[in-house]
Amino acid sequence: MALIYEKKGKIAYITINRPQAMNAFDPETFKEVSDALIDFRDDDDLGVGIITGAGDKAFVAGADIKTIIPWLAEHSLYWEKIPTIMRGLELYKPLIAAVNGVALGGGLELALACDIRIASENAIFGVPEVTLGLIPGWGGTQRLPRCIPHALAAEMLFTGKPISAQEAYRVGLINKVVPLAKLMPAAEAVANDILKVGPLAVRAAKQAMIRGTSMTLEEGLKVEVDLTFPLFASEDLAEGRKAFIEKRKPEFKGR
Ligand code: CO8
Repeated sequence: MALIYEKKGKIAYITINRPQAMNAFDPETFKEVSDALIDFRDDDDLGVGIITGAGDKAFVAGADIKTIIPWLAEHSLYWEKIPTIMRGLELYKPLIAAVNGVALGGGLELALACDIRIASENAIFGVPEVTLGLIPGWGGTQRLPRCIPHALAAEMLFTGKPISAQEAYRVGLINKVVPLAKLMPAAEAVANDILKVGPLAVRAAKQAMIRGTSMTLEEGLKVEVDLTFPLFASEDLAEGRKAFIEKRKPEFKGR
């Protein structure tokens, strides 16, 4: 199987599983990732997703140069039928990228479309598309300069040269660098912290962040208001207030 999709408690684990090809996305894997993301979005029992790669070398080495690049060339509106978080899919549950090795091209673009990125020390990050005569077409030209300084994004996008995990941490591309053996526990620790708080509030916060990125401050503040007021009517906020007053931990239900 090119993808392993597992559910443990409220966490969904999406593992790209083509280690023989550095977990590069061929057309089948791409479709399976899309299906898993849609299931994650629609399953009310799931709160946080963790995306990683199989093995200890690669997160995802990008689009499969041998198979998916010719396929993409023939499917110009592919994201309408096969939407992913890179393009086409609105998904407001938090996603954590557990970057366990090379994150190149579409692999970095996948990580950039996640909310939180934790990497192992052996990870590298790059957008080598220009070395093939292509540009990052899964959001890299847009999300990378929104995430790190323009000059560094430009250097990465124009030369295709990767940066190390330490450098990625230094420039704010990732949240944390840990030894490989501690990568999944570190990702799960963040997931569990998110699962302790109000799930409707977390999704509203993500939606406000994501939509606000492409808006003026004024427009973004309007979106924030629109997403805040429904929370006043939620059982979760009533429970959160009650728990605060009663000096106990809240039990959120996502309602
Ligand atoms: N596609 C296909 N096969 C790959 C890929 C890839 N992206 N990356 C690695 N492989 C395969 C290799 O061909 C090799 O297979 P084989 O054993 O059959 O020869 C196997 O994986 C192992 O790879 P290496 O022997 O090269 O392993 P190394 O440890 O020496 O190097 C690297 C690992 C650094 C990852 C190296 O393989 C590499 O540079 N790979 C290419 C990375 C790359 O250029 N990625 C960008 C691809 S383009 C892209 O992602 C575009 C996305 C947006 C498209 C949207 C358009 C609309």
